[in-house]
Amino acid sequence: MEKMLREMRERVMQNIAEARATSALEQIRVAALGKKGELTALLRGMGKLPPEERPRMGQMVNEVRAALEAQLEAREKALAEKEKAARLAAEAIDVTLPGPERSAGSLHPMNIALKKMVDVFVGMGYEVVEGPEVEFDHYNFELLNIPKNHPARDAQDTFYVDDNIVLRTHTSPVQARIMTTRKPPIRVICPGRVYRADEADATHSPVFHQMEGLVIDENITMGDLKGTLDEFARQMFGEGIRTRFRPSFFPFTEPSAEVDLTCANCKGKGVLPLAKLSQAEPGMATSQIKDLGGATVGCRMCKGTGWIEVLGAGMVNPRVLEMCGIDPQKYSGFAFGMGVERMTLLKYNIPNLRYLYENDLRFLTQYR
Ligand code: 2NL
Repeated sequence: MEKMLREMRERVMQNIAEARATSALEQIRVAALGKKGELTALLRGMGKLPPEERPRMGQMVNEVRAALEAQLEAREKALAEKEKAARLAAEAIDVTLPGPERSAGSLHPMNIALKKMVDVFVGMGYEVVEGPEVEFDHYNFELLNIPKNHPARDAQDTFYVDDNIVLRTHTSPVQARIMTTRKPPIRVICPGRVYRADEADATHSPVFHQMEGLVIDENITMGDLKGTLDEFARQMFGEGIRTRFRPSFFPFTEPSAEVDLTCANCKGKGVLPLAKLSQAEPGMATSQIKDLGGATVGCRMCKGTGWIEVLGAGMVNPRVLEMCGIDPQKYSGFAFGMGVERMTLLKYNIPNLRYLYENDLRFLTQYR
């Protein structure tokens, strides 16, 4: 039996040394030291030994068990470390690899145009003010000298919430609120969303955006208005641009003007050179084509006039000043209003409002 024990010890020691995984070690442990294992079987055989030999054999069995357990533990520790190292190596992440590409997004062309519009006036010392989109009739119409029977109040054009409340049809009520709560000097711009009961088409939408401006102080004149809008046009569209003021009418300004800019498409000429295809070369400048003696066609953008209407303006009607609590004997002011959509279409030469509203990223992401 002693020989069997020694042989078993040698063999199991060898197996432990050769084990390549902790799972294999566990199998070895169960087979050698488990309840139904080899050592238990040997112990059972001790009953056949003479009684005087049993203590020595018992001690030997215990020694073998202890030795095997110690070896198993040591090998287990070594293998577990190796396995952990292998697992970590397999899971290793190269933090220097580039991450998944994420698109940064871009500003909507209307927001780019609006930012430019606002920047020009902020540069001239204007303050940006906002107000409610759901507005009292009093601010949207009454204080702006738009009386009860005026066609602009028609439910055909205005979204009514109830008898006294509307979705604002322009941003003027924001300025009316400023006039009733502040004392001159006043120098504000009011950008925002406005509503009209229009069918959507290439140039109309029931929801659109305006930016209005208001200046009130002593001795403000039409010259201040003209200089201001000239400067705005130059900063917005370039040094070469010219403005034209045409007499017009608004209930809230007197006198009133519609303001045109020289057409960017035909440079104010109203006509464009019609290439003589037989002589023109690809990439040839229009001036060179004209030098070929080509005929001209009327500009479609300005319908041949050379001018594009971009905004309305005027001197604040003294009745409006008075209703808003500002003394028209002491103060005068100018105001203007422009469409943000229209400015965007002009600045980027976009042919149709729908491009701004359809949210096709292939279109929107072109602008910076
Ligand atoms: C246009 C014309 C305009 C104003 C807006 C205004 C506001 C107050 C008093 C006087 Cl509180 N005027 N705003 C004045 C003239 C024209 O807008 O064509 N907008 C797109």
